[in-house]
Amino acid sequence: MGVLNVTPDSFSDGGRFADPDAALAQFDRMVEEGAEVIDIGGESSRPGAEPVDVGEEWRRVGPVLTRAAVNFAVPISIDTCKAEVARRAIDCGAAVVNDISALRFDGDMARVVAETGVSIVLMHMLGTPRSMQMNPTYDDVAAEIRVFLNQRAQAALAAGISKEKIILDPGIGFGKTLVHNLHILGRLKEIVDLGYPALVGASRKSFIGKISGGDESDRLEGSLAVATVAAMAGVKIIRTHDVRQTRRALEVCGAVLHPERCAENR
Ligand code: HH2
Repeated sequence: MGVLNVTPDSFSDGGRFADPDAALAQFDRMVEEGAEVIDIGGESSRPGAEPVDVGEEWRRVGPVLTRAAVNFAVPISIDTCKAEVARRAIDCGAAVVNDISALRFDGDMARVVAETGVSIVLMHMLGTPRSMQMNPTYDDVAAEIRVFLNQRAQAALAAGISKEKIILDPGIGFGKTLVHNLHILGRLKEIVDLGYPALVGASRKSFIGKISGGDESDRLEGSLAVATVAAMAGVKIIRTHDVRQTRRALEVCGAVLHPERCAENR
């Protein structure tokens, strides 16, 4: 899953793709590099980010999404917590709603997803982007996230969303310390074992810099290490800013996991 933030303030690519032509060029590039879905977002969720209203969010993502849906066959994911933004994006052709609130912030979201039959990413977050990094506390972070994701999946099913449309994400960095993130990554299999496809988005996040150094533009190796850990635990979708490199790393993971699919003389 390639990340395309059409925002002025995203932590790693903020401002780079605010212009629709630049965003479309990046979309094209990520497809060329092997992305199988592109996640378009118009509201930053970095710690402390200011919320935006529906009008502003759609003003950012609408023009890009409309043109991308017409010009590309690759599925589009809309990264939003707002049912109205999701509904408009689905009308334009989006196939996935990536809701970092797991259907909790907008009471209409579950209905929009159920009625339209799109896929839904349910992500764990403690609090809101504004508050989430203020002293996050857990007794057993991996176990608590597993329980939360299972409950949100049950809520989605109860709202009429089909099981095969549900994707679960532990929400790396969303209300977690460095050590919380590491415990979660070491126990991803517990989430995978819930029986839904799992997604991990750790690309360029600050905890990687805390371990191996580097600012947002210099965390590729650590991001690939996390992608590898996730893939080997059975995670099916890696959300990344660096599609070409991640795709290559995942091809090697896939070959290790499934040597029988790897022709000898390829
Ligand atoms: N992380 C970010 C945004 N959306 N969605 C899911 N499902 N999982 C994630 O881990 C995730 C996400 C944060 O990264 P980014 O989009 O690059 O930054 P920002 O939120 O500042 O736009």
